[in-house]
Amino acid sequence: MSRLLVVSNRLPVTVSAAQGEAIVTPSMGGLSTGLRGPFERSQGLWIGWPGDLSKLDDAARAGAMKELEALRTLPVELTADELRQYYEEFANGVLWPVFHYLLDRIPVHSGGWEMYRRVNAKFAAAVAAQYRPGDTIWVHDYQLLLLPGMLREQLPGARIGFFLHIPFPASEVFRMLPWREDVLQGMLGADLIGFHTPSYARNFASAVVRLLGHEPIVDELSVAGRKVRFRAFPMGIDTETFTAKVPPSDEVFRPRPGEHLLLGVDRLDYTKGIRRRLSAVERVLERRPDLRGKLRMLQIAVPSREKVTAYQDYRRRVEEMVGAINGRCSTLTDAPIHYMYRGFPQEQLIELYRAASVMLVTPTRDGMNLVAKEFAASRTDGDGVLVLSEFAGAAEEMPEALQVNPFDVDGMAQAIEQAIDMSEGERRTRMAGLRARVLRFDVHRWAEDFLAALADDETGAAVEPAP
Ligand code: GDG
Repeated sequence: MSRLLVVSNRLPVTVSAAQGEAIVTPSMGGLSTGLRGPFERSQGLWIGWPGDLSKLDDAARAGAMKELEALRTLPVELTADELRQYYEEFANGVLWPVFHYLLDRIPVHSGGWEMYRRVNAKFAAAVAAQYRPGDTIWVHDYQLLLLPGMLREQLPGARIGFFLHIPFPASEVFRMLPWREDVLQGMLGADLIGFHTPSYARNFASAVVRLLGHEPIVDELSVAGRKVRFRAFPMGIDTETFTAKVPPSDEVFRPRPGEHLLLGVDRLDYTKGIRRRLSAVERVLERRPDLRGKLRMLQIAVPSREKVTAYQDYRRRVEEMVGAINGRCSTLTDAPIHYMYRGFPQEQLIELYRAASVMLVTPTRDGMNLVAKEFAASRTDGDGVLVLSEFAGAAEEMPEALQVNPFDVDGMAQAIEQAIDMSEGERRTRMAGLRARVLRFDVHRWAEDFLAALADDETGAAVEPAP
């Protein structure tokens, strides 16, 4: 079996320091879970940024390096300046809003491109130094769009896959990016390019036609005599985790009899549509006085990208809105919006998914949105209603959800009412449909499908040249 080299901005581990010693903890993200099988079987290597190691003293640092090595991870260390320009300014400040159609969020002076290129080159050097003929390289996400192209130059015979975890926008939007050709050329260094949905793959094809003049045939292109395939591989979740029994925690929300719990779980990100969602909940409370005191919205907002100004502003605006709605709609004993700015242990999250009457997943754009799938998988009781934005990639696979346009706040309010009033029979029928698909197409299947397509010689790289 070909050795798998996974490359992502962050390593799937967190390095922390305690009493002068470094502690390296594997993180339980969906990606690392999905890749665990092929990674272990192939004795793979994961290459990425380990987090800030600058506060570790020499001994702790040496300890951290040893542990990282034992976990078969290779750190690409980044200076504070590299991180600020490549990650915060360019990847999160420019690429993230453009790819999520939020054009007014693009800064007037968008710096960071040069550094983005340099850091991608730094990753390329780290990968090339580890590469052995026969290895399979799988690069992830929008922080590393140039990496496949750089690797192709250095390793012409390598088998390279790339997966984009965020939307690929319509070509009309994509072409606003000043560095659009470089980005496409970077992606085209891969043999196989994966997206969450067929629409993203179509958008990509149309950008390639319009900006580079390549003519794809179905899902395949020829780039300098090399075959490049692109198609949808919708990512799933680790269903085992979300269907498992969890021990009851001390701190969990238990709805009072007759109370409806509306739940939102998001990174605090302006693409997640949290303000419009809150506004829709307020509309429900205005239109349905009978629900006052019986409706509670629990919003978990996980801190994210706190150094980026746009995220600081968005947080302030969300929190102002929570205060304003509670100010208007609370009684002496109840406040309708229960807002928490922190993360929770996964088991507690599962308990909350199970306690909710209605799950609100209403991003204005989202590559996939795994929360929607986790909610369905967690509902081993077969109950619960999912209200889902039609602009989340997950919507293409979840037709049984109540699909909403997050820009239509009234429409969202109506959908929330419909969810609350829905008969048990209808809730169960819809949930059964959702669960069947989520359980079948899990994250292991996603990783296997991508790697199988990449390994397929018809689609993969040219045969390794003889040494
Ligand atoms: C990007 C794309 C795409 C959330 N709160 C807590 C917590 N979470 C976990 C969820 C879920 C994950 O975080 C969030 O994943 P999403 O898919 O919803 O969103 P992004 O973070 O924006 O991810 C997205 C994804 O990549 C994969 O390709 O679907 O479109 O934007 O797994 O469970 N986990 C814990 N505590 C929390 O409080 N433990």
